[in-house]
Amino acid sequence: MLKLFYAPNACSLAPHIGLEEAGADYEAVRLDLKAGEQRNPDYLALNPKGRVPLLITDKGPISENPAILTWIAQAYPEAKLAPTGDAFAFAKFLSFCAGLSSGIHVNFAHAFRASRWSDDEAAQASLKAKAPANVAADFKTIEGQIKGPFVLGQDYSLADAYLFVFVRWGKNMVEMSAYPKVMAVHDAVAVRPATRKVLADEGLA
Ligand SMILES: N[C@@H](CCC(=O)N[C@@H](CS)C(=O)NCC(=O)O)C(=O)O
Repeated sequence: MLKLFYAPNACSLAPHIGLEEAGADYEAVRLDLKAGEQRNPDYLALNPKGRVPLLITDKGPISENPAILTWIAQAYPEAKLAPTGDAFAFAKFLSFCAGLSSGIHVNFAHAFRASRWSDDEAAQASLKAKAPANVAADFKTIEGQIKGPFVLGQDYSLADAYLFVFVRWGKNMVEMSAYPKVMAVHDAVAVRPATRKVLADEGLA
């Protein structure tokens, strides 16, 4: 059976929603990041990066959100979770997900985990102080990328579920009403049965 290692309200929320949308048979394994469970030797043996999410498949583990979301979409084509049959549309899906992973996620991490980049307290404070402006700039770019009503246009995809995570984080950092298309995606994802189930399962409902 598939096994997803996750932490509540972490970026692993996206593949968690993805597995539920796919109707997959999976076990969700919770890690307590504050307690450092991601650095337990047993977990590091599976994912030497010491991060969530990690999806264990019958062929082995997959890390990195864009790769996991792609795998879910391709493994469950009947769920139509990404435009896998159209090379251009699929590249746009990947481009959007990779942009979230390497862009806005990293800018949030400057606020949440500045100690990754510096041991110096003043430097950490400086990284944290700059994060909201960078996150706001990222949401502005994302707002321009959304075709509407969903990220890729008429059809829901796991790019929407992935964006949903960063909107949840962004609400506590920037004024989200400045990004109506982003918020429309968030609101549409929030009411989907798969999302509601996963939020409840992660204790976030
Ligand atoms: N590029 C990775 C980033 C994963 C990541 O940074 N996960 C965070 C949670 S959102 C984590 O596990 N942090 C634990 C830590 O830094 O110790 C991905 O997109 O999957």
